[in-house]
Amino acid sequence: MSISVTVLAGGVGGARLAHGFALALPDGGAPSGGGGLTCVVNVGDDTERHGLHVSPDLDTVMYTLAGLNDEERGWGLTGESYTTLAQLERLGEDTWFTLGDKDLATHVVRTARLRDGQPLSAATGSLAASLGVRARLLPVTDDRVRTRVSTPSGTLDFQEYFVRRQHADAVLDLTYEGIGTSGPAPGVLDAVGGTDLLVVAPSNPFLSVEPVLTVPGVRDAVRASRARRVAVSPIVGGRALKGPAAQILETLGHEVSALGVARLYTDVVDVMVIDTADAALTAPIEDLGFEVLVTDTVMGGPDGRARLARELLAAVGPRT
Ligand code: FO1
Repeated sequence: MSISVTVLAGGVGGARLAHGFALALPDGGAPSGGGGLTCVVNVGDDTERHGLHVSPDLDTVMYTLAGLNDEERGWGLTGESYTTLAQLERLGEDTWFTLGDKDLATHVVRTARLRDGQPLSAATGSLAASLGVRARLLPVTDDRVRTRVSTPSGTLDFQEYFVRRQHADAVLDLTYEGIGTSGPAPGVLDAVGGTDLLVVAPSNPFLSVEPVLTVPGVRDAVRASRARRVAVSPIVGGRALKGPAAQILETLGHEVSALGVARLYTDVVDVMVIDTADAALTAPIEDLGFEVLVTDTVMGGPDGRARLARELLAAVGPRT
């Protein structure tokens, strides 16, 4: 039987779980007979650097699925060099956003294809195929959406907040510029509505998942989907595995726990997957109407990712 899995993903957490499914499904998650893996990825982090279009979350998922990601940092390519960045600095460019030589090639090609009139989804598909990715990689939208972060120091561009200021500012509000007039990229609604298993990755609920769900049509498609819908909590033992998810939950007035995350997903998910460290939250999460799966959600390397993906496939679905 061919199983279809769609993962709604941001950067590192989404990439790792998507990699697990690529390892667990036949042929690296390549589409076949209605089955396979589709990753629907946030583009709110996208930015323009040195005249180039950079799509950090798409690239993190793409490089991870291709086995090329820098595992220590979580983003960028392994074995990078920074000759071009040093020269850009010499020429007076701001270089706080670290772009390696090989990574720059991705942005050069993407930008060229966008300027030739290709939509981001087509440019992404051909980049991913060139790097040997078998699964389908889709930006949630081909339109321009930019996450803007409201802080006590003013409203910041996302990468200004995240990289330049090391996500140290308190987040008072988040907006996704352009999202109201955006539309889902080709294939997104079918991937969400027609899949057997829909997975909300352990990505940041506000920085990664919300700008995917808020693209007009996507949340409704998730709500109406015939899939088994599951979310993996990015908060384990009251802390985020990576990044500022805990601080953001707190400053936006939510409980910093898997229960706080579950409350955000009551309308889009049937099953909450929480870590064994949070087993005590099972009953309150069930009280919200979820099924709860308690397991080791800290994925680590490829074996841990594949194990979690197999557990989700076995325990959660698909709906029969
Ligand atoms: N994250 C950083 O913390 N510092 C960087 O210099 C940096 C550069 C960078 C370059 C290309 C790329 O695809 C991602 C990059 N990231 C960097 C990660 C990026 O900021 C992501 O948006 C976040 O990890 C959130 O998902």
